[in-house]
Amino acid sequence: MTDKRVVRPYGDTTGDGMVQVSFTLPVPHDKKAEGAALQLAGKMGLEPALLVHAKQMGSAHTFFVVYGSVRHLVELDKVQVVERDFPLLSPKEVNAVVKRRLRRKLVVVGACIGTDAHTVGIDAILNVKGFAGEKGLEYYRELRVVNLGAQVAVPDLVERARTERADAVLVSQVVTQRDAHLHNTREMSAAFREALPVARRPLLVVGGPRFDESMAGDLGVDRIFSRGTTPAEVASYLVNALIETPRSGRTAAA
Ligand code: B12
Repeated sequence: MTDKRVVRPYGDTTGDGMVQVSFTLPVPHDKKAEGAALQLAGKMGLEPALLVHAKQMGSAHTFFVVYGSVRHLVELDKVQVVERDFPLLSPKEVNAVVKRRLRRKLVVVGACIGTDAHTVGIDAILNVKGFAGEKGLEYYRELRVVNLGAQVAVPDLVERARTERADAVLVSQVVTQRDAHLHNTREMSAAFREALPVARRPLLVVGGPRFDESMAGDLGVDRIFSRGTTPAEVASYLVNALIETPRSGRTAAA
């Protein structure tokens, strides 16, 4: 059932519209800089805006926190998100599906690509120690995990996926400066499309805290996972997409 409610931010009292934003301006900290921050806040629709915090960073930049009221309304029935459209399985259930239906181990190759060295996210999904109290994919008896680590070049990833006969390739992108995560993901998906026919192409999954999960089609990947993803969600998605409901043209048959 759709939620017809219209809500506003909550600060001191219900519906007062209060929000807090932070930003940096390329000016040293003085009275004028604080005025500049308030001018920006006003133009962003914060009215009235209060300066909560200002701190000079280096010789020519100031970091600000501004608190103020916005008039905007949130219409809950117009909110669009990517909902989980597969059942959440336990490791035991994932192993059982792979064993019964695939009758070999499901192969997962993971990496951080480009210059990105933030491996904590992909390790949270892949390493045995896992994340949020869940064990990572290495713990799953019927999965074989190859974790290539940081700063893997796209051609090396494609080659390794091919030699390992990967069913799925899991890529992490944390740095978003100059949209690096988007460029790298597009480069990666294009390289797989060029190197392998659809029937042999692994499932392409990317993850990272600043991805928009609705951009999978645009980036040429099968699925995007964002902040707070847990290993069980990923394992459940893999068996669903590769075994339970494989896309046309590709099977993960034995
Ligand atoms: C730890 C850290 C580092 C460590 C990384 C160590 C390591 N081995 O990973 C070190 C010190 C090396 C580092 C370096 C840098 N860092 Co740094 N780093 C961080 C920090 C503090 C935490 C990141 C982290 O570990 N999060 C915890 C994990 C568990 O969360 P996660 O990555 O979001 O992963 C979860 C989900 O996103 C998802 N997920 C992630 N990947 C994948 C992949 C798949 C397939 C799936 C399914 C899911 C998934 O699942 C995970 C579990 O839920 C962040 C700030 C922050 N608080 O987030 C900055 C941050 C990411 N770093 C930043 C920057 C700028 C850098 C440097 C460029 C700094 C510099 N000038 O040198 C360098 C870049 C190095 C490089 N070449 O990449 C910026 C990025 C800004 C931007 N717009 O891109 C941040 C946001 C800090 C900031 N506020 O400025 N960093």
